[in-house]
Amino acid sequence: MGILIAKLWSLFGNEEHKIVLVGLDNAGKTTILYQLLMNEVVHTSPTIGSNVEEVVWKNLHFIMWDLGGQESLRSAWNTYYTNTEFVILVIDSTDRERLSITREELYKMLAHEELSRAAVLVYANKQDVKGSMTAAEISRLLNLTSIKKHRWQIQGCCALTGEGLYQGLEWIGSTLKSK
Ligand SMILES: Nc1nc2c(ncn2[C@@H]2O[C@H](COP(=O)(O)OP(=O)(O)OP(=O)(O)O)[C@@H](O)[C@H]2O)c(=O)[nH]1
Ligand SMILES: [Mg+2]
Repeated sequence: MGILIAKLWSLFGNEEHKIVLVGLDNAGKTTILYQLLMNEVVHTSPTIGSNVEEVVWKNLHFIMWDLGGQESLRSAWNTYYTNTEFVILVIDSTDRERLSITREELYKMLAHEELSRAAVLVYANKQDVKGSMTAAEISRLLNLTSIKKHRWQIQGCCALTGEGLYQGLEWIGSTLKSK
């Protein structure tokens, strides 16, 4: 009975799904959040702390927490993990030098108890910039195929045009359905 009610509840789109947006500073997290919310590019400055918005898409309600990515702020990411269903890891695909730092942060997150049931969507952002790493290249450098305990997906995107962002949400939607 409880399951039936939960199913009906989610059919009516009343269920909220918590998402955290993480990634190094300058990756484009805040730009992505507001592109999803308003279909606009907003002027951003580095996030200190977090932004939170409710994004409604195809009858799904997402509570999206956009966390500041500067080094001194990363140790606070774990204070946002409780009840998180999806982690969206945003990568600046032009930033080859710091990809190994992102990789360390990713595996640290995946090992966190409170994220043991979370799925991971990687946005390979800034695909509009010539010479940026492709999603396939980033996937290989992050060794994503080694991830067995979490569902994951990588999606190339451009937060300025919105290209690719909704394919990522499609994956989240299909992951929710298959739960
Ligand atoms: N060319 C290009 N620039 C982008 C894209 N997405 C974001 N940017 C730019 O990247 C810069 C950083 O974007 P933010 O969204 O503020 O980055 P952030 O990840 O929120 O950074 P922190 O809040 O410091 O963690 C801004 O100048 C954005 O306009 C993109 O897809 N392409
Ligand atoms: Mg930000």
